[in-house]
Parts: sequence; C-alpha cells; structure tokens
Amino acid sequence: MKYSLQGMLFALCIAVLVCPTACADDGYELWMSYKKLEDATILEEYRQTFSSIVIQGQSETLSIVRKEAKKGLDRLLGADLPTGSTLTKSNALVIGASRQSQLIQKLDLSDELATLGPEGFLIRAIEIDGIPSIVITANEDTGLLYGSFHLLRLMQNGQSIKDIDIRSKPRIQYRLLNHWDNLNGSIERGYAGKSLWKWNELPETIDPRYKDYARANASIGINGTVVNNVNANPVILTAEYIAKLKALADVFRPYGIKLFVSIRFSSPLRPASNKNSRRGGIGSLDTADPLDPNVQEWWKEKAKEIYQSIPDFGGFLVKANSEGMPGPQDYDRSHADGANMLAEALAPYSGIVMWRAFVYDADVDPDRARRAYKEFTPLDGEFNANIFVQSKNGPIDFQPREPVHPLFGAMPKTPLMLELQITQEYLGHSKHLVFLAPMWKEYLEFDTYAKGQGSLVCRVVDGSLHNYHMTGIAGVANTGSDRNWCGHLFGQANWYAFGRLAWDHSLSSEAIAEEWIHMTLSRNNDVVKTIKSMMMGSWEACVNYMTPLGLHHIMQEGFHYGPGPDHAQGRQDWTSVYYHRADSKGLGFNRSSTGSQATSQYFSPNAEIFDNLKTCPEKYLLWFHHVNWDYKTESGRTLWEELCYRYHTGVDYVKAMRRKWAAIEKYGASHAAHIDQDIYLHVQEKLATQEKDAAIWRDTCLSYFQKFSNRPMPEYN
Ligand code: GCW
Repeated sequence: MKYSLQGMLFALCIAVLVCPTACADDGYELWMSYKKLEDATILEEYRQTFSSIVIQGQSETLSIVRKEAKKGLDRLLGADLPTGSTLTKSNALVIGASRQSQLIQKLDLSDELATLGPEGFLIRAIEIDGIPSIVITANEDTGLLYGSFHLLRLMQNGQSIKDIDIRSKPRIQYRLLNHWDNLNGSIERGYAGKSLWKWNELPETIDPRYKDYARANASIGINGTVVNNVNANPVILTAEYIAKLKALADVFRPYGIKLFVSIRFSSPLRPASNKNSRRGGIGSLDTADPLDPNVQEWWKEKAKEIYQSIPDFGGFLVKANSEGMPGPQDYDRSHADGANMLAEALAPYSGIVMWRAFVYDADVDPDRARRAYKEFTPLDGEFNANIFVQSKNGPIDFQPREPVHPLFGAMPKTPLMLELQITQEYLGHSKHLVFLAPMWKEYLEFDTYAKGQGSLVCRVVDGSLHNYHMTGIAGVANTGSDRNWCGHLFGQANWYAFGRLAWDHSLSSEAIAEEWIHMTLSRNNDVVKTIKSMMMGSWEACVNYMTPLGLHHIMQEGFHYGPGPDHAQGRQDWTSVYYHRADSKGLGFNRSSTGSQATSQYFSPNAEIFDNLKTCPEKYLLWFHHVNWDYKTESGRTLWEELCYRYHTGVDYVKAMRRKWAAIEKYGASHAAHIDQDIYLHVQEKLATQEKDAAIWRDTCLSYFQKFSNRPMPEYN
C-alpha cells in the first residue's frame, strides 16, 4: 500500500514536471499560451531583437509586466532571457515610465506621451546610448501593461517589429464586463459553469483564478468589472460582503481593473420576508424614496463605508423598475431622481452610476420596442454629471439581430454607455459557434443620422458625436468556472473581440478573428484561413436558422435556447406570438406609420427608409412590417419561399463549418501547426450539436409558420 502510494506520488511529480509542454491543451490559457513560433525567419528576427528585458521602476503592476514579458518572450522564442534594470547587453526590450526610468527619461518622449492619457502606450524601435532597443513607455504603469500585452500580441501574430512605431490609446474610457453572477454561485444566462467568485471562501481565500481572470482582461484592455447580477441581491452591500469585495478589488487593482457592483434600489429597506422577492433591502428604513433625506443619508453612509475599504471603487450599476426590480417610480419619482440620488452619494469619491435603460412597462406603450425611448428621451439633460444611461444595442433584448436602439443619438446631453452581450443568451448558449464581432460592428457602424450623415453609433459611444465628458461600453460576460472559461472554446473569441473593440472600435472583425486564431489555435495559413471562414459567417448563419428577415423573440420561453414560435401564454411581451404576428395573410410586427410607429423614433432618413416596405432593409423586414406571404423579396422569391430559403441556408452553413473543421484534422498534434487533439474533439462535438439543433430550429419554425402560410415547402437538396 505504502509502495503504491509512493509510486503514485512519483508519477504525479513527473506528470507535473512534464505537463507544461506535453499536457493536452484544455483552453485555460486562452489567447496567451505563447506557443513557440514556428516560422524560422520571424523567430530569427525576434531573437536578434531581444537579448534581454530591462525594466526600471517598482510597483505591483510593473512586477506583473516583468513576469508577463519574460514569460511571453521566453515561450515564443524558446529562450531564457535575462531580466534586469540596467541596459548592459545589446538589443533589449526596455519597459518603463519616465517617472521611474532614467533610460526612458533620456529619450524625451514627453510631448508624445502627453497625448496618450493614463492608459495609452508607445512602442518604438529606438537606440538608447547607441544600443538598439524596443521601448515600451506610457504615462502610467497600466499603460505599460497594455503596451507589453500589445507587443506580445504582435509577436504571437508573427509581425515584424524591427521598425515598430506604435502609439495607442483607448477610444472609450470605461471598458467593463458585467457579470450576471448571483451570490449563490449561479450565473443568470451563464453557460460555462458556476461563478468565478467563491463568496463563501472570500475574503480569506483568494482563488488563483481571480488573478488569471484579471490578467486576461488586462491583456485586451478591459479596465473594470461589475461582479454581480443586475438582478441584485442587496446583501452585496453588507459589511460582510464589502470585505469580500475589497479582497477582489485588491487582486484586480494592479491589473488596472476597477471593481463595480450592481445594487438593488430598495437596499435601505428592511429585508423582505420572502427571500426570493426582488423587493426588500438590508436596512431598517420603510421607504427607498430617492427624495427622502433619510434614504439619501443611507446611501451616503454606504458609499463612505465602501470607499473606506476600496478607495478606487468604481460605482454602481442599476436595474430599476424593470422586470420586477424596485426603482424610483415606486415612489412616483423619475429615473433621473433615482440615479441622481445615488450619483450624489458617489460623487465625492469620483464614483459613477450606470443606470440601465432596459425598461419596458406595458403601460408606457403597447409596443415594447418603443418603451425605453419614450421613458428616457424626456429626461435628457436631467442626469448628474457622473451618470451613464446604459442601453442595450437593440430596443428589445439581445436578439440574434435587432435594428439599433433608437436611444443612440437621441440623448445628446447624457453619456450613453453601450451594453453588449457576450454570453450567448439568444445565440445558442455555449453550444453554438457564433462569432459576435461582425454583429457588434454592425451596431457600431450603424448611422443614426442624429447630426446628419456620419453620426455612427460608435461616435455616440466614444463621445465624439455629442462631446460626452465620459464614455463607456459594457459586455455581459460569458465566463464561468469551466476550465476553458467560456464553455465553448470559440466563446473565448467573443470575450477577446469585446475587449479589442472596446479599446478600438475601428478594428475589423476579420483582423480580430485572425489575431485570436493565431494566438489561440494555429499560425498555419491554411488553418487560419479555414477557421476564419467558419467564424466570419457564423453570426449571419445563426440569424438565418433562428430568426431570419427580422423575426425576433421566438425562442423557448425563459430558457431562450431552442425554438418556441407557438409560445402564447403569460405576460404578453414575453410570448412569441406577440412578436411574429403570423396569420393567414402574412408575418411580422407592423411598426411602421400604419402600425406602432416605432419607425418614427429614428432620425431621418432612417425613419422613412424603415417605414417603407420597399426600402426597409430585408434584415429588418419582419421587425418593422407585417408582410404578405406572397410579397416578392429582393431575390425574386416570395416571402414564404425566402423564409424557407434562409432557414435552410443557416443550417447549411453549420454543415459547412463541420466539413471545414473536419478538413483541418490532418493538422493533428504532430504537425507543426497543430490544433490540440482535445480542442479539436471539443469543437467537433459542439459543431455536431449545433447542426442538430439548427435543424430543429429550421424544422420547428417552418412547420409552425406553414400552418399560417398554407403554402408548400420548397424542395432543397
Ligand atoms: O433579457 C433579459 C434576460 C434576463 C436579464 C435581463 C436584463 C439579468 O433574459 O435574464 O436579467 O434581460 O438585462 O436585465
């Protein structure tokens, strides 16, 4: 017995020693595995360029930079580079801020740095004392961290850096993840295991994954995280939880990440007797009226308590008067009254409020798509300076495709924060390969015409259109306790893409896909090309096999995975029939001037273009119009035929993705451009599920709609 235990321990030690190179890839390292470069030419260039790493200065962030630069360069080059603080050898990577680095001071880059702000960085090939160096410098250490990750990204992509000269700074100031994580460890709309936050272990035990999470975010420029669900449990603001939050904030800080929380508006109230109620709080007041001095005082005291523990605490995200959550309207006060009260409590510490515009009370308008606009536009100009109104990309709810939310462009005096959803609530959970960057680009590049042509959503969000004094973007996270973080390996690409676009929304989806593939899967040209071709059309395909031509919200009730076009029970604006309105004449929601008039919430000429059936883009056809089954679409097919065609095209795309993935199997583990066998099989299995379930979508929806169209199903091979 004793012998075999020893034997097992020995085997374990060997396994641990050998693992870093021989272990199967489980996806844990995300886009930062820094696999050794295969291309001899570029490897030689890099080896010539770097013979040491020189970092001057001391801080927690700089220690992270040192570790990352060494790990990255060593792994990519297959080297063991010396690190130090003096420039002795030739050809060094020199990292530092002039505040702490004499080497950088000598270069006198202050004019250029003055334009880069607290987070920007400069990377340049330059001689220092006659020694050829690659310099990474910035105003703050966080900029050095971003710069280091950027250099490593370029190298993972095999780009020549001989003459590198890059200056970069984020276009958007607040780049946040929103976690819909509950305090019991579950995640609302999470498909990758449990929450990363182990509340019952905090603050004593710090899971090593917290650091890895922060590192991953820093590598793509994310600088804040809201750690709990917008359907907030008020317990998050108790002293016990503030101590836990402080422990997390301490881990995140050196990575440039600020901690935020979602709060429940009724927190000052006594606890609700029913634990599952969305009402009630943690206080002893009997009102949460934002104009009540006791309530205002309660929040001021709470803010003070938080900032005593977390001096750089970011602020509050609030879902109020939405889906049963309490809010100022419970006391006949406006959203602005509620937000301003919280903003006043946070203002002395430079904290912010992100007040969500996701509201859709049926009393406001019969058409759900019109409600948030009607509630919020009259309040433009009434919000305090440290408030964002945070709006989802579309007017309903993270559907596979929606037209842009009409609020964008319509709140010139209120900084709007764009909320995107990285987790695939309505896009196949973590079962479907759907690359979301093309979708996000479609929103970002949509022209609102708010101030004439060129008033793109990205210009609303980055503040350049209305001169917002602060700017922000949020992504609802798809991370969880699964070993590979996101459930589906390709879910990682969406986390990655969100961060990259938050930093620079002008990047193309293709470029982001390519980067991610190089960094995560392979640098072999054929493989990259194949995988990219799978990713690029995957969103459009998903739209086609779920909700083509502007259909929306016809998912299985609550679960939102499979099709549920016949769902007709319960709250009207949660049913499918409310949205598709299929009848014997046709299909779609008439939101034109002869219907709900949602088209009128857009600026001209969008309003007229959407309003007219003939000019409405087909991707929004059934969103804005109730269309006859025999209506001739652009292809010449009738609406019914086109609908059938789209559903089939969607499924066919998934079939093609499976074939393409199968074709790269030849690049097995032994091949230089290998895709790890475990990863290969993981994706293969997911694609099989996706194909099966896409076909279920097609067949369920078409046979359901056929009952209304009464037309034959066209033949497809
Ligand atoms: O779409 C709905 C989701 C809810 C979510 C809500 C919101 C967090 O189905 O799960 O609640 O949106 O964004 O508040």
